[in-house]
Amino acid sequence: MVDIEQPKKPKTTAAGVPAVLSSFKFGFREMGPARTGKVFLKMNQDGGFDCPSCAWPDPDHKRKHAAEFCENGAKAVAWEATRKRVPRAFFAENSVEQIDAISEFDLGKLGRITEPMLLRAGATHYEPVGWDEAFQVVARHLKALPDPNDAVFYTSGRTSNEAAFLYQLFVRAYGTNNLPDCSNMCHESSGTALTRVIGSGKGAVTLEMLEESELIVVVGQNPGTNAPRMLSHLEIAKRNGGEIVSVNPLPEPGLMNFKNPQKARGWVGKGTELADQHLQIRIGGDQALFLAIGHLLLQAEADNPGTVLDKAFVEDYTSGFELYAKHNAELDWEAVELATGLQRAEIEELTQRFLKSKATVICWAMGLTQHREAVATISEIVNVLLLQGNIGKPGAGPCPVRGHSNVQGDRSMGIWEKVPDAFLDRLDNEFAFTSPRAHGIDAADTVKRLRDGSVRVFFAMGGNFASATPDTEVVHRGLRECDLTVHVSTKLNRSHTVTGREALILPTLGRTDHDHTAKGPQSVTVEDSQGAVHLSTGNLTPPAPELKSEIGIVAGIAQAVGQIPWADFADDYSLIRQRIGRVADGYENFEDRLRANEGGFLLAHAARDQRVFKTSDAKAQFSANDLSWLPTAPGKLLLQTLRSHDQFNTTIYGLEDRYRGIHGGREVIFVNPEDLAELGLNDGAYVDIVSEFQGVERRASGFRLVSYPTARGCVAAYYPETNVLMSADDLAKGSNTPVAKGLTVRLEPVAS
Ligand SMILES: Nc1nc2c(c(=O)[nH]1)N[C@H]1C(S)=C(S)[C@@H](COP(=O)(O)OP(=O)(O)OC[C@H]3O[C@@H](n4cnc5c(=O)[nH]c(N)nc54)[C@H](O)[C@@H]3O)O[C@H]1N2
Ligand SMILES: Nc1nc2c(c(=O)[nH]1)N[C@H]1C(S)=C(S)[C@@H](COP(=O)(O)OP(=O)(O)OC[C@H]3O[C@@H](n4cnc5c(=O)[nH]c(N)nc54)[C@H](O)[C@@H]3O)O[C@H]1N2
Ligand SMILES: [Mo]
Repeated sequence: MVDIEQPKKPKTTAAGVPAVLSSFKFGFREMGPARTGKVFLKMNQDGGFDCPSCAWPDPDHKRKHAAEFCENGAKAVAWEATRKRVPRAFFAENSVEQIDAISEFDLGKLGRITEPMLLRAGATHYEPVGWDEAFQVVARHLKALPDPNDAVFYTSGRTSNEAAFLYQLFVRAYGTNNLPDCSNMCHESSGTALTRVIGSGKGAVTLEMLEESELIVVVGQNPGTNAPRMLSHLEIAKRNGGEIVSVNPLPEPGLMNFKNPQKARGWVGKGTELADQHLQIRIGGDQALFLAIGHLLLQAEADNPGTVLDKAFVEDYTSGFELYAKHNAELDWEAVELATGLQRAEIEELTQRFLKSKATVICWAMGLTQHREAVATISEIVNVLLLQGNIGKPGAGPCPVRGHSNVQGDRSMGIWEKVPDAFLDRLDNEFAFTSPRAHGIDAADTVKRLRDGSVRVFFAMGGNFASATPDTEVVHRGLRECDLTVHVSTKLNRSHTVTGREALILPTLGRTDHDHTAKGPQSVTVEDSQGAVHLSTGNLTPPAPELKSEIGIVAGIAQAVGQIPWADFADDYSLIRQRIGRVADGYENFEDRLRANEGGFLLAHAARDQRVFKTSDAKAQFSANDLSWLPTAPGKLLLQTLRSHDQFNTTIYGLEDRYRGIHGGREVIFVNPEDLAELGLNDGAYVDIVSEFQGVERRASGFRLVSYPTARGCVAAYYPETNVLMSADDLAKGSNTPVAKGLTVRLEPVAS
């Protein structure tokens, strides 16, 4: 058990001077001053590289600041652009077992991997191996499988469009749709709900639209940490007269008060009070909240007909209104108050804001998507937007804020276990082969297949599957039973130490690295959260001259497996873009448009641009969803697993969570002081967290209690340390996303 310092008072302000200082401190530590300057100046600039941290869009030319970066983007870049290297000697001196004993935090600090490493069957140590031999190892295993579906090909969301396109092409030419990705654990619920009700899974709000909004409701999201550049745009909306509301069990400081590090007033002034109202909702109470708002809006319309609903929009563009209105005519206020933990007056106040606003945006992230009823909850949010015609007009719309920097682009490129047949038809046509039509498995199904021991080859294009997934022990056991595990990575992580009988680590260039092939310097492209596509060009000398790009690696393996002639693609990425332009939806004439638009353009979005809804009945669909929420028995609490300010998913930058006052450790659990008192527990004491799902208990040991102003009955602890508490069978309905928020737990004091 680590002794964790006495927590400081949580911060009420985000960003400002401390954020800038923290960026540079981290930058100097990893990169030294000269490289730090070079890197920070090129981030998110024209001709520079796309920040590998979150998927928040870059402003266009007219709105760009001199330094368009944030503290956490700077950390992500410094982490990748570090001067540290993992030398050959490290693998010779340390067995895989010894490396496995190193914490995720310390693994990440070792530095960049520079050459392919192979763990041979029966060996205890990784050894260096040439690229050709590495490719042959993968090919040998894949060719030996009786069924291509015995292999699984995971993708994390940093992979560029070009690499993702080539990768899925290789996998499908090999014969499977087993392409799970991090999205399955992330915004899958948003995609599922939005595709069903508005006909596109992507967000329907651009930066410009957000800045014009009169009301922005930020639900289940912590932008101050996880999309910090979003705060600048919320600030602009606010200065334009818009209102901002936060719906969150935690008072996240970024939403409460923001000091813009790009502006002088952010250095000296008081900062901007962003949120006009904070609803401290109980975990899993959001569906009830939006059901209630819809109910109150309908009531207001009944009281003053013609003043609330956008009747023309509802009649012309939507279906299901009657059913929804009937379903929502009666509301059980007692259930709503229990579910949300909110007072009716608070919900009425928020409804007043909806009534006043002529253009409303609702933003959300993991606080909504990682719930059992996430799909119904997001559909409920769309119901409320549809009532007032808040879609496909300036300042309005649903805005799921994506996680990984290119997670959305990867999907556009076909990284999807159930990509529509139309995509596969175009792919087959373009490359003259027949791709499989049977759906592949997603991340949750992969965990189940690992549990059954029926995955033979596990291949990962980035990410850290061993740590990011639920049911950690089950996943680790399953990975160890594979014949081969392969990870294309920039740095070491847990997935490299939990290996199959044979294992490969294939080091790759990152976003910041200069990529030079036989045909000269290459750029890649990414698609951000709001559907803008642009070029990204690394400018740093790569960690080792022989490092390959993800594209080079895919092409090398594909050639060894023996399909389509790949070598040209590896040298000239514009050839890949020409192919993408004929296969991926929305990317028509890709290369030409990129050239004609200074390296970037916005993808069309039918619902956003034209109010065209590509749903089953060509209408935006109201839906009637039964109220669901998460009641708890006495002594039980609802746990959400979330990110600290000092991590990127499973990558731990440091042991601080400055905004929440945590220093020197991560094994903490945030509990409301009244709950602590009721449970007879004291701040500073240590507990085991025990989760209960379908009669099975799981335990995470030795967490320090932190008295914290979270909603009553709701506790929070960091991911991935708490993934041992999640069950592979506890999944969101309809989207199959592992439930990472709203686990039922109890706290057991640890004898000191
Ligand atoms: N620096 C940094 N940036 C990142 C990441 C990172 O790890 N570090 N990760 C990236 C990725 S992949 C993603 S998906 C995003 C994640 O971005 P977020 O979704 O902001 O990430 P979480 O830390 O999971 O925060 C969940 C938020 O939802 C709230 N919440 C939890 N349960 C509920 C609920 O039931 N209702 C409501 N209303 N709120 C709830 C929590 O209090 C918390 O504020 O960030 C991306 N950006
Ligand atoms: N309990 C709990 N579990 C969760 C979540 C949660 O909120 N709670 N969130 C879920 C979410 S939203 C997500 S997105 C997933 C994240 O799951 P993943 O995407 O699998 O995990 P990451 O930690 O982002 O992956 C980090 C690793 O990617 C590699 N990497 C970094 N850059 C590059 C690159 O440019 N190329 C390549 N090839 N590799 C690179 C590095 O080796 C690094 O160690 O976790 C999910 N799991
Ligand atoms: Mo994510």
